[in-house]
Amino acid sequence: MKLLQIITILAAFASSSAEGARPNILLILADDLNDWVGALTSHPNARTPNIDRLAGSGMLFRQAYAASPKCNPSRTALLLGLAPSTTGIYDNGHWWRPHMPEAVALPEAFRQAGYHVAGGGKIFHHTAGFNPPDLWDEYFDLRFDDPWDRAGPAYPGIGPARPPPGHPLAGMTPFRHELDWGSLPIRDADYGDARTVAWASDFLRQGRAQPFLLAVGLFHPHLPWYAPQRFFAAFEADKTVLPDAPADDLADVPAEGRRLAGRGAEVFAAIRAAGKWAEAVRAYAANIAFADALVGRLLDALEQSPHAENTVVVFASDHGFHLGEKQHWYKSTLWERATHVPLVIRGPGVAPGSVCDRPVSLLDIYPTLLELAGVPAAPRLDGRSLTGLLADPASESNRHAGITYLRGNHAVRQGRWLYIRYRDGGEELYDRDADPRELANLADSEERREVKRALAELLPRENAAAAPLKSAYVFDADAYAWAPKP
Ligand SMILES: [Ca+2]
Repeated sequence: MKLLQIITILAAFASSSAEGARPNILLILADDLNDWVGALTSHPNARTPNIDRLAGSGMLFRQAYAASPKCNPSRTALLLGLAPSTTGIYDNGHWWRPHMPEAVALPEAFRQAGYHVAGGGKIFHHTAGFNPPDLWDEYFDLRFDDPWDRAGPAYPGIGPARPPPGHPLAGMTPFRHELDWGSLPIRDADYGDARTVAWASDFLRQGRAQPFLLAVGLFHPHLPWYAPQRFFAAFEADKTVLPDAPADDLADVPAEGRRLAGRGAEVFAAIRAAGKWAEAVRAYAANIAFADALVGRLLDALEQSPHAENTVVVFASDHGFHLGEKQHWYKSTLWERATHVPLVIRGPGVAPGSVCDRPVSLLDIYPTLLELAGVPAAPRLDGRSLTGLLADPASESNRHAGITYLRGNHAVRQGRWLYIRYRDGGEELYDRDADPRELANLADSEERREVKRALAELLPRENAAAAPLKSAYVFDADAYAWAPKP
């Protein structure tokens, strides 16, 4: 690590505005956005001019990974700076706050340091009980475009009470209510995420004495894929490029891997049987384009605000998404499709248009932001600050990224390799340079024994017991408090 360069970059942040004021932070999170981003050139239907513009003005991390391939474990890891194997928050069914009342979440760390801390939309997981209001100075609750999974007293008067008229718009007999796509009969500005962005843009226009942390969470492109018609119109069905989905792809995958993938296999089969695979892929791409347009609005608002010069911008998604790869639909696997995410960091001292190809984790965001803002770190953080890479993206060749889904199932990305070890001992090893579709599992290869052994050394040594499930508590939404179920 080149200390002088790091000192230079920290000095650039500190001196980027008058009197060494601490930088503002704008954290933008998309939901279920895989790497179909133009700047990552990973899919021909990716149309993300605004995310690409942001990448062109900062550093694009081309090998960034979620800590876990699902909303709650990924977001909790990012926002607490602690891996699932440390916290026991392995899936969507665990509330983090009653399990870890002492944990200092990212917004809280900035508040304690004198920042004005604001959030809007989906930052923590979006169902009731995941986003304690005491973390924030102000919060603009997510406005849902649909009513599913959101019911409960935590969301009084927010979102429609019933599915949209004509549901299912896509004509699928839904396996899940969320498996739907189309355009709602509402104005563009009335989509929930558009309202979040309007609120955040207003926030950015205001001058303020304190530095701020503003976290903006877009629900798109999470299912259901509802977006204004013009975003669908931009994609012709006959130009849709379908992912590779060889029928025998799971033949060399161990049992636990097949089990994780199997959860989405039935849905994928139904979509294909209905002749709607291309339409669904197009709907996902259209919803990415909608999310991208909203990111653009936010960047424009920042550009025109008093804070344009002294704001660090971080853009990321919580994890990826399968659209048929490995015969799977949704997320919750340890393959690249569910774990690889876009990550861009822009700020004073970061070379515009720079790229970094070291494997990094969304866990690294927390310590990075603390360091850039000069905020003291919590006693334990599992991530590793990215300031060294922001100064020199070719440094730190020893980096790796770890991913965990459910207790004891881990993946490691380092160099060309993806190594997976499941809780039952099942293994996968892929050479992603030679085999980017992860078709040939090399875990049994004698020739690769040493590679596998070295990667296995990087797996977490701790596998915390799973946190209690939500069913272990009674949640009082008015008091935002949890009590053990008697
Ligand atoms: Ca998600």
